[in-house]
Amino acid sequence: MSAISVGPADGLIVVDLQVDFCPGGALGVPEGDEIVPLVNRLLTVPGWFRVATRDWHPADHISFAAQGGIWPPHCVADSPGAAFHPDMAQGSIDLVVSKAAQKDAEAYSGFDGTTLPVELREKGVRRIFVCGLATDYCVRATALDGRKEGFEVVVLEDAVRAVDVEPGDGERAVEEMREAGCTFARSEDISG
Ligand code: VGL
Ligand code: ZN
Repeated sequence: MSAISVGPADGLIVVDLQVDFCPGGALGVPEGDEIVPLVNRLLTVPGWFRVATRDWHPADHISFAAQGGIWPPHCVADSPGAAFHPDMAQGSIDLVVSKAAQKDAEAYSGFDGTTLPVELREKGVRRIFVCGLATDYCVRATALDGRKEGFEVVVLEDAVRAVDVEPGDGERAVEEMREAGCTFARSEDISG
């Protein structure tokens, strides 16, 4: 796909671009911070609806090792690690969606247990562009749920990064998203 012009029926979803998911953070995604300039450029594109999701856990969340989960503690609500990356252009965000905020439930998808689907429909959004962290977890789940919710889903392939707990997880996630009907584009192809 090449040049894509976006407008009011489009939404940008920036997934979990948070301190704890960037290098040096509690659950740092390799090169996670490298997408910040790309995301900031996307946030300057006029005309579309700009959403940022954030992982927003209680201190005793079920996904943390102390509770038997697979992750170190990360993105504890209101902690410094849960903040958006300090260089992210937060002023341009129209809606912040907090997820996995209940102790007993994991929610990798920005659609899971949030107002996101309703808000997107209320705004008349039919196509979403997904970028952020991490390709193999929350980006994947958000993109797949976007399809299930009936949205056209475009994944911005240069503006995502994978955790790769197992080598190849990121590539497998890309394949799954493709099989579910997501398409892929590069962030520089997007304009207003
Ligand atoms: C995520 C692992 C644990 C993500 C969230 O945002 O991709 N990954 N919690
Ligand atoms: Zn989490």
